Amino acid sequence: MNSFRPLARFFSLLTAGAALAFLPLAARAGDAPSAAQSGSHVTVTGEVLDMACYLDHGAHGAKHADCANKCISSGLPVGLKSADGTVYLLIGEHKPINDELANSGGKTITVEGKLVSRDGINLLENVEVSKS
Ligand SMILES: [Cu+2]
Repeated sequence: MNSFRPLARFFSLLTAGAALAFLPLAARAGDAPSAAQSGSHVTVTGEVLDMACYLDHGAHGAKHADCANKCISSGLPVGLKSADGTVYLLIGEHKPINDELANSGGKTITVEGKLVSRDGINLLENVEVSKS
């Protein structure tokens, strides 16, 4: 029986190592909105994104503002990237909010709205711009 102990210790170390390896992943997941937060009223400050160009080639910021405003005006999805890196899609109350944000591409604004998250996608709905 004693001869199995080192093997058992090896496996318990392996298990502990595996658990530690997943810790950073768990910590990163904690930065994104949690399921518990889904449905809550939140205030988020961040950069207005034209989601088409941002997802396609990471375009954002002042350099991309003209294109972002064109894309947002044309009805392409508009988003917000908060300081912690979380990206949210933005809509009004069952309607687009693009017209209101048509000149805000690349700018930092503060919005309030209802946060919902599903399948890894974050949406702020019933959005009201509180500071632009
Ligand atoms: Cu664009």
